[in-house]
Amino acid sequence: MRRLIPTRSSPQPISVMTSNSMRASCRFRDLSPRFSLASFLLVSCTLACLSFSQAIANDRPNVVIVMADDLGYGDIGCYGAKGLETPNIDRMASEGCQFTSGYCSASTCTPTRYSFLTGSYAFRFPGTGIAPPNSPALIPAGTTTTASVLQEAGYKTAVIGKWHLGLGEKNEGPDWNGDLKPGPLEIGFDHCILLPTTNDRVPQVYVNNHNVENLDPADPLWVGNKKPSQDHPTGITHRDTLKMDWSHGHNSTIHNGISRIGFYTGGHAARFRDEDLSDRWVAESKRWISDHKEEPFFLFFASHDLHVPRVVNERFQGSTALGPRGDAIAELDWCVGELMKSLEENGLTEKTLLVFCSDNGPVLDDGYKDDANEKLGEHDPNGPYQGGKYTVYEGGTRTPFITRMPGTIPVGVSDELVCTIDFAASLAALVGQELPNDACLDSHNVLGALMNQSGASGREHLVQQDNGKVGNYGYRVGDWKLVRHDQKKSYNFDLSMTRKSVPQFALYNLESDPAEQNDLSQSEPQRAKQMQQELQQLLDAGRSR
Ligand code: NG6
Ligand code: CA
Repeated sequence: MRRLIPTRSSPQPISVMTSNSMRASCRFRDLSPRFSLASFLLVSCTLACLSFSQAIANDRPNVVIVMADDLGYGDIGCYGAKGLETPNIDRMASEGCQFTSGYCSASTCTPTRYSFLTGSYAFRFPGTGIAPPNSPALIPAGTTTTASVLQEAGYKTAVIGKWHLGLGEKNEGPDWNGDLKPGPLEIGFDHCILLPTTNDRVPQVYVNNHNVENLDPADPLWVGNKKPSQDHPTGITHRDTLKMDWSHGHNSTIHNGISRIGFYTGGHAARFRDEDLSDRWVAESKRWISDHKEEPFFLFFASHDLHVPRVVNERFQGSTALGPRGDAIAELDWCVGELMKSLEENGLTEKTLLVFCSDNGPVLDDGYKDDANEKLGEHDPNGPYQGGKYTVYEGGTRTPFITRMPGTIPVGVSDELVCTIDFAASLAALVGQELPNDACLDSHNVLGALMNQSGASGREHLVQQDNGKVGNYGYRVGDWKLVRHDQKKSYNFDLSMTRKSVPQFALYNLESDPAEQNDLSQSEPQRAKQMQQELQQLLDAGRSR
């Protein structure tokens, strides 16, 4: 399937797609002259005194990946948002490539982030569903990751923002008052400033490399699953004091007038205000980009927007007609604008591959009464698709996905199938690193497609998962989509947490039926059977690379 979809922010979509199903491969001649084989050899010879990887790295683009949280396909202006504006992300798209089949691999946060970094489907690794507050590090120290591949190629690497992949040793979990490791620094990042879990999970503190920032040893931080004392205030006992009421869950320890998932005490000097998170991510990123402007770098900008509780900075409160959910999209858009400004100010715009994506599809009421439903108006968070966060329908994993690198990535719209799980193999190809055979088991090199190169193809197939409970999958091949629900139930058809019974298998044609309404498994029994078998083989094989 190859289509050109003109959008209002992509004034000149160009004909970069072909029907050639050739696998995308990284060859220097596919890229601009700046990254040609000749320039690579020239640079390598001239810099003979430097190590091989250093020489390559010196001629390599920076990579900045912005991952939004709970952002749906229809939530951005150039993807059809209504009642809110995203001028910065729209500009990024109009200067780069806007994907119509850009995916994350799972419809919840932790498994998508796990797959994004490890390049392996999270469902192969039990225990990689939504991580609780005291989760140990889910990615073992020393694992080959998107970050470690770039680090080995001579890149400086950082993650700034939401982590939600656990910290600390297996069976122990985070030592909140001591060294928080292993964590990002043990899997390829040189630097991290983190929201350790999610903003709705305790504790509300920043992690700066290996430590909780501003922690006063006289006021140690305790985090647990049980109420620490009878008189500990919670969202149940002190509900009338809350500045944002909860609707389900989220009724344990109160911080900043908002009750959360889990309990904690202490660490008062270290606690942040939700309103300041985005400003912090942006300030840290600007500083880090400027500090590393002379060397190749990889920044994973992991925004917490628009995860609940949606409490944006005061200057964005009420900035859209959609209530806090819309305001959080406006704040996210501002972040992208500031990052682009920072690249510009440092003269790095043309030298930086900037990516925008999401960790899972949309949800409206995800536990707080913030008018997400009531103020939705005409806006359609999952665009033309069905379902959202927690589902294996398209709305769960097909999201806004944009790449930009002026002068290298032709401006346009691409229908190629690309996924956040592919960054490991694609960026390894970009910097000339070999992936070990036993790593990044499902990451495919789709660099050509990410760079919108003429004739380059994306993935041939993709397995979509929900939160990792055995047996719910989407399997897309071309225009066809098999949906498998071993649980025979699905959440969130209407972007809420209602559940509905579904058949174990259903088959859809995404070209004629993007909303997955017409199950064709009876009229296409052969195809349905074949796709069921292929999916099972992909699950059983343990790898797809
Ligand atoms: C769920 C939470 C939801 C959100 C989600 C994780 C309840 C009732 N629901 O368990 O609010 O935190 O976990 O979201 O507690 S994610 O985007 O990080 O995967
Ligand atoms: Ca999420």
